[in-house]
Amino acid sequence: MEQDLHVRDRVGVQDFVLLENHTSEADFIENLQKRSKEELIYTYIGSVLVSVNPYKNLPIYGPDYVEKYRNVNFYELPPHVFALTDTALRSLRGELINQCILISGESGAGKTEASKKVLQFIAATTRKKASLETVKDKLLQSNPVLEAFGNAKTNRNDNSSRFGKYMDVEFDFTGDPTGGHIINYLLEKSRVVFQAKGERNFHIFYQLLAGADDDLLEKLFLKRDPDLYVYLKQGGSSRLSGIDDAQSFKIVREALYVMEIGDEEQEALFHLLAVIIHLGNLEFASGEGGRASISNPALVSTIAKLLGCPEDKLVKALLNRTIEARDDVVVSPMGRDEAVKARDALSKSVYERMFNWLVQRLNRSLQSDAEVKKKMVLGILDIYGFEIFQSNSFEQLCINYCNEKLQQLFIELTLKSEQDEYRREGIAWEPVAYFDNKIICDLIEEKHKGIISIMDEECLVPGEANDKTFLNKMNKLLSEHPHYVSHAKGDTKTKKTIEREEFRLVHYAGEVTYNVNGFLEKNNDLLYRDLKEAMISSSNRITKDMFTASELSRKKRPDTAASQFKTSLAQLVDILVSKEPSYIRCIKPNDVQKPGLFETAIVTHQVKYLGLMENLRVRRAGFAYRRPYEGFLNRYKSLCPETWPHPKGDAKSAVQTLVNHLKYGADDYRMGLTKIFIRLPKTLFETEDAFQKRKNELASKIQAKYKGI
Ligand code: AD9
Ligand code: MG
Repeated sequence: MEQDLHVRDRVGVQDFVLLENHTSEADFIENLQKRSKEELIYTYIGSVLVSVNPYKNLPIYGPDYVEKYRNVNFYELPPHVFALTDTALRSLRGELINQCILISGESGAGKTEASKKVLQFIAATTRKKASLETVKDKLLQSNPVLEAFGNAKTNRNDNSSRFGKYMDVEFDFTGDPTGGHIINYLLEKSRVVFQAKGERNFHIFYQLLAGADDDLLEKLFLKRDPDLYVYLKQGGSSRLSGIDDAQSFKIVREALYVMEIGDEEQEALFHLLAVIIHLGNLEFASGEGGRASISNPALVSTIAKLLGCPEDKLVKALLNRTIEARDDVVVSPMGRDEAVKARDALSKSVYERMFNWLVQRLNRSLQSDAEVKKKMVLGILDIYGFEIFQSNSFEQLCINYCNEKLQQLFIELTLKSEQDEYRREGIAWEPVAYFDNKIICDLIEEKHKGIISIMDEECLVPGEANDKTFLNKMNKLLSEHPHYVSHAKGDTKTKKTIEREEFRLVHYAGEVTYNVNGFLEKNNDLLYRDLKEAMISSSNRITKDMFTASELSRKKRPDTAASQFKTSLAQLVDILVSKEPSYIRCIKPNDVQKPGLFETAIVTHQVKYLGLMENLRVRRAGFAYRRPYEGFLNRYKSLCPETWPHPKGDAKSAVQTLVNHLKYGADDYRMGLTKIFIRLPKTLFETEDAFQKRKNELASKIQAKYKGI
């Protein structure tokens, strides 16, 4: 098989750095295309792994491949996510350096699948010991739980993660996995109450309806058909081909047990899901004096039952809003639209808190034993990619802001690590110019001046402020900024301003027009006090953890959604910079989730904004290749009579002998402290070719010898 792989993998080049004399984007894409046609989905840029989604299962992740890639040097086998993971693991164990694997790419590019392969490899290559199997099982089983509650069918991906995830796998100093920890980012909770055409709500709702037995459904006052429920049917695609919701429900329940969430808590979870489903069917009419009234009161009674809270309290909370001003308490009835919004806010809030509760419970179950003192960690980041939709809102701004931050980190770390390595090894090099997207990060996050600050300020102005005043303020304050484009156009005839409720940002990855409608509300993220009180009175055991009375007495206003996100991103960056990073850059070859279709325009766009060309330039500007002396010698020693079969002296001097023999030019390479640095890919390419030839010669010699016997 090895022979076969090597032959097949000589399609194009397996490392872009080896693209001889071709450095254009077109050459880059051509190489990707050639390789994906042969189902060679992985290619390196130095140590960065580029992965093209094959949209079909390939036989390259089985135990045979795990064995093949474990403990083998990175460059000696065709590129693979296992090779990258193995390298990270060896650095973690051998050099005790904490690792992180950063996976990026747009929706449907294969990030989550890649992260699962990383975990699979870790589980398969660590010691097989009974006590470890539980830990590994939990690490693996956290996935189906999170995917059920956090993933949904979108128009881009049937299993799209609608939250960001960072997971630390913890190891003791012997290299055994001992536990883990998950941090979740910004769940797209608006999906709970609304889905675009062709999309679905989170998987778990459909799984519950399809998979629960009749008794459970009855207990939850639910029917099996999802199309009976407003929250589940808006996308018009509640049933999915190729997805068995009932079967998935079984898998999720099993996984919940593994994560130590037993029957009682599972039932509490299902009750909350049912509460949300029923809330969606609650209808309001506009009654006397514009006051909202509930059109289907029997349903409130069902919801109150499921929640275990007094019905009158719930009804009151759904229809009224209590405002506390200084010592005064004013109860004001809501209008129909306001009541609908409050209901949706409740559903979103319950779902989001339930998701956070779940993550907390998974973390409790994944916690390493207290005895494990010195912990090493390998982090895996699977977070939403850059999004440009037809219509872009608050969520897209947050997601794209996150991508700006990660791109900044990528630039900093790749350049920095490159520079560090040259310095460490005593090699001179010239830095490469690159676009520093800090200016865009600042535009969004800078204190007092940035978009988030302006938005937060508007959220604080009582009564007066709305999405339009926010937009006007930005147009006034930011119009000079090179990455902000105001859409307020003056009409020269009437001298009136034509208001377009949009602004545009020039992101590093492209221009995105944001529609400002709903920004303030989403940023404020308020749940009225009355509804919180109703939830606090609930006897559901999970609700008790989710809504606490202390929330009500808190004087300080909670941070806005954008500010919270900003803080959590800053923390994420801190977590990542302290680790040695590896990168997986995922690309999707088409927008229709189809195998064998490579659309150049779509790929080109991703190559651009993933910064892959810049990455390649940086890599080529210095020394394209570097290898520890031992590795280089072991691979190529057969090419020189003085080093074959037994090199003399230390590895460095033997490598010197070897490259003299190979007639490397003086400027083609540098001898560092522990590694040889090779400037042009061509040089290594030739050496590698010579090696393959020599290997075949040696092989046929051996064969001939055996035949001769
Ligand atoms: V999103 O941002 O969560 O919407 P991801 O995570 O980037 O997105 P995902 O990993 O879910 O994409 O991949 C999408 C689909 O592509 C999967 O459901 C698989 O059907 C398919 N896929 C992705 N990677 C592979 C792979 N290595 N082998 C086979 C794959 N199929
Ligand atoms: Mg995903």
